[in-house]
Amino acid sequence: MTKVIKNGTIVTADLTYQADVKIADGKIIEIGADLSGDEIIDAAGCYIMPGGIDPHTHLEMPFMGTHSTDDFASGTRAALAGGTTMVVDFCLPAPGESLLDALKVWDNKSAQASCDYSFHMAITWWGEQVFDEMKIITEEKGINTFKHFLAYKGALMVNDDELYSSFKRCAELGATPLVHAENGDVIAELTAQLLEQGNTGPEGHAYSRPTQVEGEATNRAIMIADMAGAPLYVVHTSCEEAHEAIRRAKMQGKRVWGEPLVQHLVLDESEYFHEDWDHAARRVMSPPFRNKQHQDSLWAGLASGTLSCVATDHCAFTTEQKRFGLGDFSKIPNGTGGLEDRLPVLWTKGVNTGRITMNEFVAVTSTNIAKILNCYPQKGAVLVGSDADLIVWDPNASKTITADAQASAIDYNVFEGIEVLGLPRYVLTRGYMAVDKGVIKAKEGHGEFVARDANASVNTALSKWKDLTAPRPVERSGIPATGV
Ligand code: DUC
Ligand code: ZN
Ligand code: ZN
Ligand code: ZN
Repeated sequence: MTKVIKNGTIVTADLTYQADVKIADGKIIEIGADLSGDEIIDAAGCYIMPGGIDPHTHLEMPFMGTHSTDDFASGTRAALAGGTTMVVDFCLPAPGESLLDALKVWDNKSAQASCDYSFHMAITWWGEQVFDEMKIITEEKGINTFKHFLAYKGALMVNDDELYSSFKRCAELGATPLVHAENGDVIAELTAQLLEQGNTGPEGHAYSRPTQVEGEATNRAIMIADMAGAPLYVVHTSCEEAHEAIRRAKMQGKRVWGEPLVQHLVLDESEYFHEDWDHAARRVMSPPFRNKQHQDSLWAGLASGTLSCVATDHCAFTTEQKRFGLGDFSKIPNGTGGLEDRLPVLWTKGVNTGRITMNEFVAVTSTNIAKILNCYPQKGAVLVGSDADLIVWDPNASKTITADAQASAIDYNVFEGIEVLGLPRYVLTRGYMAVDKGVIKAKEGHGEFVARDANASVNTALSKWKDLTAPRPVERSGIPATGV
């Protein structure tokens, strides 16, 4: 049984051209003119793009005394509805818990997934067991990325000694460390100060996490990764200070990537000053939304390539869950949704406005992510042999985003009321038609785990840094040493 997508324009991260795409057994088997097949999918007036990859989700995550409400069933259904065909979720061991035990929990939860998925493993504590299990996770479990929280003091946060040890271990294993870069010590101080002064509302959340805490932690993580000989992926880059640290690192030849969220690109800090407590609390996430100058910086980073990926950090809590923080902003579960809206919102606010090109759109929502996370070209590509994870994108289809119409299981949407122009007409997940003329036909359990091997090639710095007594390699800075 073959399918052929006809009459469309293929848009990849680097090319725009007309061709048909033939699919069999979940893979792309041919790309060319006038292809025939058993089933024809008409893409007239549409773009054929690699399915979106969301590199950052928290589905059914135990957090702040509750669980995020979208699980792998509703979350991946929402993903597919919006053209995302793969999610990478964070496996989160509790401090002291075995990484392998936590992975079993995530394996069970993900059985419900209707699109493909992979995991990052979080390092929430440090010890010999973690050191040993990281090797098994990388070499036997298909996970090559480890996440570190510099925020959430007393819960998930790791200290700099632990960070350095874990980054060094990543470098040895050819794994890439990820970092949530906010200074948890300073946030704890500011939070206590704000609450003491009677600032208990949701706007206190934003005041407790100024851009400096993110800029400082981003720069610190970059420097520690450099000393450990590891590359670094910075999640949810939300402000100029963090972007500046990433730009500087890139200029110096360091392998550092930044990931803005679609929420930070589009929504700003005024949301926290809304007169309706629920409205503001629903938008509480970390890092918080910023002002327009920071948004401009993030858009510029996507256009120039100093920022690489657009994610959601999808971590959806209901209004009822948000109300745990009535009277104390620090108890509002941190997180917002966005899985279903990432592509349409980014297209509308990015491509339609000329801030990014269609090819850059594909790069930052799919191809760059697949390359950095080491699952390219199985994912993130329209190539013969790639998985048939494809979107047929109609640039003339429009809708107004509403919570009533969403696949996500929560009772509101932070993008409520935004008009989007550009929506998927068809979404295929390994050849299966999960969105058919805009109608969701996601099949629970269809999703498969995507194993991602260690990627020693990203760690070229390692060989030079293994021996701490070796002369420091001047050329690593990217600026040729003079007179040598
Ligand atoms: N930030 C959030 O807003 N939610 C989940 C975890 C995080 O870092
Ligand atoms: Zn639990
Ligand atoms: Zn985070
Ligand atoms: Zn997150």
